[in-house]
Amino acid sequence: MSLRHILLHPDPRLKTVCKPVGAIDDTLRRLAEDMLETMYDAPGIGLAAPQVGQMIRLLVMDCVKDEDAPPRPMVLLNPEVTWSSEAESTYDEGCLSIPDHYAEVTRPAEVKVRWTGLDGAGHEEHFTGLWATCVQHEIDHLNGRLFIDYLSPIKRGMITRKMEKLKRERARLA
Ligand code: K1U
Ligand code: ZN
Repeated sequence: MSLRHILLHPDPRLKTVCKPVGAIDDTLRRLAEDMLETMYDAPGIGLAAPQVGQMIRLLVMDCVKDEDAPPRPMVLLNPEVTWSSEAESTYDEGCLSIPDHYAEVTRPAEVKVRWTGLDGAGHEEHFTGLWATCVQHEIDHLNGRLFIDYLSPIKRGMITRKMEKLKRERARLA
C-alpha cells in the first residue's frame, strides 16, 4: 500500500464531475486500499477519488469515533443518495483538500445511500449522524462540489485566496 498525494483547492480536478466506476480490477482495489491508508494517515474520516486525482465515482470513509471500537473502513463505488430526511443537521465541516479551514454546513440529517462494493455486490444503508454528513460531503466531491460552495461568495473567496497563498508558498519551498 502507498500514500497518495491529496490535491489542494483550488484545482480544476476538484470542480469536475467524476465518471462511473467500470470494471472492478486489481488497479481499482489497489486505489481503494491506498485511499484508506491516505485517509487514516491524514488523518480524516473520508476521502473521495478526485482528491487523489482519480476522476471516478469511488469514495472511502470510516467515521468510527470511539478509539476502543473496531474500525469500519468502507469503500463505496458509484454511490447514489436514494432518500434524504426532511430534518437537517449542521456540522462544522473540514476538508483534506482545504486544510485548516472549517465552516458550518447544513445538510439532511439522515440519508439512504445505494452503492456497489469492491466485491461487485449491491448495498444500501441508512446513514445518520456524522456518517450521514460525511457520505454527503464525499458524494459532493464526486460531483465537483466542495463544502465551501455552501458558503457565501465572500467567505468562499477569503478561503480560496488563503489557499492560493498556501499553494504558492508550498510550491516555492518544494
Ligand atoms: O473529504 C475530505 O476532505 C475528508 C474530510 C471529511 C469530512 C469531515 C467533516 C465533515 C464531513 C466530511 C475530513 O476527514 S476532514 C478531517 C476531519 O474531519 C477529522 C480528522 C481527524 C479526526 C476527526 C475528523
Ligand atoms: Zn473534502
